[in-house]
Amino acid sequence: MINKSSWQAATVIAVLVILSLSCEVTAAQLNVNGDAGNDSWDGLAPEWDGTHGPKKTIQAGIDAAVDSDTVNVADGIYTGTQNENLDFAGRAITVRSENGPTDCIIDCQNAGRGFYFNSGELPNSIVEGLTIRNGHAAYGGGIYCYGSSPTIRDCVITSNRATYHGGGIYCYDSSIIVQNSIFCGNRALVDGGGIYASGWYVQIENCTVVSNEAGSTGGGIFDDYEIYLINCVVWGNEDGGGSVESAQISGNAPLINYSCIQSWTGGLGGTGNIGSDPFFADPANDDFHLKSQEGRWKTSDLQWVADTVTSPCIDAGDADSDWTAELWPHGKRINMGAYGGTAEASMSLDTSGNPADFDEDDDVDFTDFLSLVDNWLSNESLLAQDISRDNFVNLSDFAMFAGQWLWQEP
Ligand SMILES: [Ca+2]
Ligand SMILES: [Ca+2]
Ligand SMILES: [Ca+2]
Repeated sequence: MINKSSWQAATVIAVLVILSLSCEVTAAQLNVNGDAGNDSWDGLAPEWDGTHGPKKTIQAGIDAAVDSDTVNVADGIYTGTQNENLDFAGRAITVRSENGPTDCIIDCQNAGRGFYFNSGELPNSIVEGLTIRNGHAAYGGGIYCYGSSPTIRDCVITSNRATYHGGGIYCYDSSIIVQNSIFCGNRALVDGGGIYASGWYVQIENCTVVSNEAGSTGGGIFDDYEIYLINCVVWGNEDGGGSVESAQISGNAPLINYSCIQSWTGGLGGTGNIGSDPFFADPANDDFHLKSQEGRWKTSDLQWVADTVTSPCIDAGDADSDWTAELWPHGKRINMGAYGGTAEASMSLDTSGNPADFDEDDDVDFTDFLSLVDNWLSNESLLAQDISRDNFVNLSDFAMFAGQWLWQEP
């Protein structure tokens, strides 16, 4: 028998399903392709199909979008006035690269900055998977936020310059969230070579802030209000005082947990912080994956390689942070730095879990089998189902999977 409350619950669920379906239908996918696009096309197809075709510039893609749309940016190096000082104008949209920041680059050529947020954007205005380089501005060489709180994730912000504050990013009265991003080689002539935050709460999660420079204070990060760092690596930054702790992060009252900070003294408090060498893979060539004897992803070769040392930043993030996208052996705990909590996370010496437990629910069962089937014969990199880690899901992976069938976490 159906009682009144279960009927009401069913109605609520039905309405939520209808709402979610209608959201999926109304949110458009806009496309930008710097080589094959045309700004007079509508952006509604990734290639010209006789009716629809991609935009050529990122600003044209943004201008064609409305709230909840996604602007997909094809691989390429984007330059020129329509690809810098990019302005969401308040839109709650996602601008994302198709294949990650290595292949999708906004090069400002020292003529402006990458993004300009000043219309009260909220965390549902998202920049994802882009490299922003060679920006130049008085404040915020790479990204500028004023009274706006966008989300920046999976980005590389590098070689940008500010004549005053915030070489990489400048935030004023802006409560931004930055996740899984790298700030490298940015420079501010005054404060905050990598990041400058003032007037509002800023959250930096799983970021790597390295080799940035400030003429005065806070080579890595300058915090004028309240910045929150978690699972970050802040290393090799310099300011007028050298490369001591205050050159890594300085300012008002930073809250720092589970992070690796060069020259860490403990004076800034927090939990789980260390000052040990993070053992970057190849910092001279901007590769900030963490070295591991068990395996480290080498992007240029698309393969896992073993190092002779293991970074102390592996499995050193917050135990409550979501580690489940890390590939086994993941140690069941998130790594610090930009690749922590992603499939590119360096591998752990701790063999907890099971390589065939793809959904990380502590058993190898039919659900895991279905996920293997779903990815059968895929040659994508970094799939958990590629248990042999050779960029191909095939019989050898099935054999390894079968060997783990019905395993349960002891
Ligand atoms: Ca881990
Ligand atoms: Ca499972
Ligand atoms: Ca394989």
